[in-house]
Amino acid sequence: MKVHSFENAFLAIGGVTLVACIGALVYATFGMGLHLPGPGGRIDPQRAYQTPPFDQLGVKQVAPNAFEAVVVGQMFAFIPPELRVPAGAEVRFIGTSADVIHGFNIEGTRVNMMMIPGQISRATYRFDRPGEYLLICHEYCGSGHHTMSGRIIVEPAVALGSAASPSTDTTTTPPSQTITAYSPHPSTR
Ligand SMILES: [Cu+2]
Repeated sequence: MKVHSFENAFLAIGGVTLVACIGALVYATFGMGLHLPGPGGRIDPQRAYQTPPFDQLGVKQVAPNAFEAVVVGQMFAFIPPELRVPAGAEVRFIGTSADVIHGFNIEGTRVNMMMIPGQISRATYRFDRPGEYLLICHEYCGSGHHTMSGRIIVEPAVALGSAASPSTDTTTTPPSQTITAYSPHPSTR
């Protein structure tokens, strides 16, 4: 059978493209460690505030330059509503919902996750610039959805020095819940 040279050329281009795409997929998966988002754990939403790590909400230091920010979404607020982290540190956000599906999006960053009742979501981010970042719910969650926001306050990296011993700061309390928040200036309380 005689195959026209144009057909041969198109078959070759198709074959090379296919191999290149599969190669890119394999490299992204194993070389770069990219994966589809999946549930980072299960939780009983009725007992969210009693289940670790959500029994200790807020920011805590877990390593010399790494912090964990634990947040619960509940109609129509983020608890705690304000998180303070130092610039340049790795911050791991851990979230869940106590009622319906909420969103967790920090403006100007790639932190964008869903807070799903029954599931634990995680996202890691490093804030390079100090400042105030708006945290919004971007999943419609009810009549007060448009009011559901919080803020991330990124302190200048110099504050890290005093962060060596994370302190406990009691602020707003959800139903019988104490919030542990990272406070870089314990003496100003
Ligand atoms: Cu919402």
